[in-house]
Amino acid sequence: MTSWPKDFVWGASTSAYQIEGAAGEDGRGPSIWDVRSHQPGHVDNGDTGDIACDHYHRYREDVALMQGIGIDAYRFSVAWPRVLPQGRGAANEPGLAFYDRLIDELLRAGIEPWLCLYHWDLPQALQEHGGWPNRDSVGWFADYAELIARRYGDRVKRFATFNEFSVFTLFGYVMDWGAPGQTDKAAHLQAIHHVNLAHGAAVDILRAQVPGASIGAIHNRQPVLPETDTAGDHAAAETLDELWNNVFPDPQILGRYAPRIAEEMEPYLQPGDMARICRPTDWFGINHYNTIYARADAASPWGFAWGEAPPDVPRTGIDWPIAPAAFRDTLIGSWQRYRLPIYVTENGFGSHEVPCCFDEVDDQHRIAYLKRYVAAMAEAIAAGADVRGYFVWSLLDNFEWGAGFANRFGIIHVDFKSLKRTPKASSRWYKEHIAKAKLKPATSVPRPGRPA
Ligand code: IFM
Repeated sequence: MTSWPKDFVWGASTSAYQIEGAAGEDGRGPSIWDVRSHQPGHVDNGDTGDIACDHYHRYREDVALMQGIGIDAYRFSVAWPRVLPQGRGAANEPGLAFYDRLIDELLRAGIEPWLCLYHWDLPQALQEHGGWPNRDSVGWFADYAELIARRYGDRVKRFATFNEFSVFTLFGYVMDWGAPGQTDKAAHLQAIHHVNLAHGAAVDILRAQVPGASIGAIHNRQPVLPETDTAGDHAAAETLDELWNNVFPDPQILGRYAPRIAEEMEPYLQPGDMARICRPTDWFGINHYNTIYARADAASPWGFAWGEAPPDVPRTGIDWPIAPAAFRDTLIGSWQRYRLPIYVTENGFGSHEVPCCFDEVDDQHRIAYLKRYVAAMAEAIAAGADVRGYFVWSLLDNFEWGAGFANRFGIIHVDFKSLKRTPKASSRWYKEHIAKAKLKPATSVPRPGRPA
């Protein structure tokens, strides 16, 4: 049996727009995802987050389910437009009060709240002022971070600034796979730089406002492989690798953009920017699911298109490649590159499963995937990577962005008509796994010290 480092955190993750619902309630303003999901053709089946899992009303039941599984920590995001309906200016007290209730309920259940400031739901009012490509967004985000720090910093100590910087900037500003649906390379570059600046500003605010805060950021990191062995596909993979894996953590932690990006970014850089972006953080969040593939595409703004994995690669129920060794190598590589303690803030298995008799969801494929990925994480730790926690994605089946409710990642099934929650076999596996992991905290897996 694997021994896990002492105090290893076992958790589950969600995000506001994907589970809360109550989109028009208690003064919440619209976000860019409300707008996108209501436009025809952007989300499968015309699904929206209007109701989602109705977590806004059912959070007590959800916390009780988490408690039943025995998780140590819960990562959620605050919906910026719920607490600041216009994105700035007057705060919305009923929206703020919702997160008070949620945090208090978590603490009562012995579950540590991990609060992420931004999981893609920019207030639409700010999008109308240009959104992330407008440099004013740095100040908007800083003011929002200050509101959150002052309100919840007495009870919440774990903060993440952003979730998956690369995904929402690449998909939202240049690929039109996510909100706000632009296809503009300049807007993409501006969004990257301003989000980096907003991260740095928020780190300083959280540090100043919250005594004992432990602050990190959540990066999607995964190997990018060329679809074929041609020089064009190799070049495409290198570009996607830079934009996907490095363009946020490199400036935030190492204080630099890669030379090629720095050159393209030149028109948007101001003196002192890199020092504003590169602020000391306490941990490094990694979301990882699979390897990704790139192919050359001269017609696309960055010269690449999404590639296909080789046909013989094993896949999840939604066709994502399964490659636990790539997860192990990503953890080791990220530790070696950034030297910050790592928390795996998302990992999970998507499928289209439906309950069978007696509402059971016997998701053996998910269990097999989780076992293999958790074992790969143990290998990374044994090889010296300082990994301190694992959050499964996701607690609940939820609104999976462009795929709507069809793609299910939850260890708890949600019937999106009745909103009934039914724990899947994987939630029972996770419960047993956590209980066993806690029975035998490690002496055999040493935790590497953080180099000075
Ligand atoms: O659902 C998403 C989440 O919002 C961000 N990371 C990937 C998950 C699965 O697609």
